[in-house]
Amino acid sequence: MADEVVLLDFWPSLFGMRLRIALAEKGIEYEYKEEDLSNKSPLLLQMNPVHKKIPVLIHNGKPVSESLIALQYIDEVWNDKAPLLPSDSYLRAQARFWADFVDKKIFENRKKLRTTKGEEYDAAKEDFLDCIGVLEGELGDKPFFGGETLGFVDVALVPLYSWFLVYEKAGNFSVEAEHPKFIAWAKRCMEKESVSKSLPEQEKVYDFFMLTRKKRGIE
Ligand code: GS8
Repeated sequence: MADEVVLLDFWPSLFGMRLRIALAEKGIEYEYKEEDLSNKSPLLLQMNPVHKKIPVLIHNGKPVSESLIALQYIDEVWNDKAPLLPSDSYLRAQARFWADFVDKKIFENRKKLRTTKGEEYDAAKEDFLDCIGVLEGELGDKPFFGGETLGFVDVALVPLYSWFLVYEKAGNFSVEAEHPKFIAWAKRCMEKESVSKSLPEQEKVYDFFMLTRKKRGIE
């Protein structure tokens, strides 16, 4: 029986982009279902009853939630092509550590870049740039976090690049000016079709962000 793969997603979601990239890297065909998060579908509520969040990967009717867990699932199930996690246990643990760092230190804090002002904003911005610096250090001279090829940490992190215009314009700063190696890495990832076709244009994300602000009545 052919695999039936469905992805419940929302186009500007950093978490959803991770799964889009992984599925593209592995060359897996799937049905993409866009969710309206203000009016969640019965399918989403049924497939992720605990968190009620996208993304959800549904493989032959069975759901896998939480993007990093779903990424690992994809890597294990479709292990014949484009491995994301290394085979060495220690290196695998390291990759998971850095993906967890991305979630905890960047993805969970990035909201502050859009929602705070004054001193709180300055602290958030400094923290954001520090974290980018730490990641830049971890990348070192390698082309990708995964070494010579795109790996787990690359897939977990690169979606952030599609939101850069939002953060930079809102805060009037340039990541490239402070961390050029990071931007060079992001551009290298974007040269891969699996990444470029999975990430929305920065301008489109920026327009979406401005529209959402307007709807919420924020200046
Ligand atoms: C986060 C998913 C998430 O926040 C993961 O998959 O890694 N830890 C999870 N999804 C958001 C959309 S993206 O910002 C979501 O579905 N929100 C709906 C809600 O909170 O009601």
